[in-house]
Amino acid sequence: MTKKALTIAGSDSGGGAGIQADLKTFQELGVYGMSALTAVTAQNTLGVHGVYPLSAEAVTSQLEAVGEDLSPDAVKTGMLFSADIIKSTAESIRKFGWTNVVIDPVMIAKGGSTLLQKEAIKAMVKDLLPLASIVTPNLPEAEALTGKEIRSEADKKEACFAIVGMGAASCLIKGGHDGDEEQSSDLFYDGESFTRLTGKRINTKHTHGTGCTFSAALAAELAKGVSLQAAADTAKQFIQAAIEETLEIGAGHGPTNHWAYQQRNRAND
Ligand code: PXL
Repeated sequence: MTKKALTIAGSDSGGGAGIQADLKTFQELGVYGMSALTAVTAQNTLGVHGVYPLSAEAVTSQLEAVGEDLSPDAVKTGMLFSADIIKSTAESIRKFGWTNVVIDPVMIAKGGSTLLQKEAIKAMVKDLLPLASIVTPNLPEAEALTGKEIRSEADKKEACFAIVGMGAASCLIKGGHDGDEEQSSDLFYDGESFTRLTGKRINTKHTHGTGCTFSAALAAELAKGVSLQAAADTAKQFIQAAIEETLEIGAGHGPTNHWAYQQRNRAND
């Protein structure tokens, strides 16, 4: 049976992040991709030119259309922009009983554009995190969700405890922003124990959409019915390949390479 994944996220006209990254990733991992748009961003690799959110009603209407016919095997959320869109999203997830829910708590684009209004963080914690199978913050997002600075390994673990304490089933704090020059190491807490996902750090400016791509890969794997740990391991390999096999597209922060993981797999066959 064909597995289906739904992304609830914003559009990146440049094609490297947002629903474009999600759908490319779903496709590469053999999962049928569906999308509910939350906002349109006008952007390229040099930056965000504009952000045009949709109404919560428009988001609900898309989710109803998908839910009434297509029952996703996994759902991921990316840019949600407002408290109203978060509430609509949470309501639909509950109404349709969707499982394998990956919450990527997207907040700010690289250049500083707001992808989630500050006052919407509360709604994310209250309405959405309790529905999450896994939450995938980077360091600044983990700090914003918990309201605490993260400086040490112990702080990271505390943040995982806090996020699971908010009702999420598990938490994975990504290492991309942690200042380690040798490796990028993610911390995964499944509610009982911690594991690390470690990859070599690649010195590149072409990292636009890494978070979206990673969480989309996680959702695609969960849609296939594998464990959270196995899904996280595959997602790590997917993003590692996508960063290493750079495409050099655009004059600024270019996209990752969504083909790279499968190209490597084929080469190794
Ligand atoms: O990477 C976060 C992100 C998510 N969604 C959209 C984006 C970005 C970053 O620019 O544009 C639509």
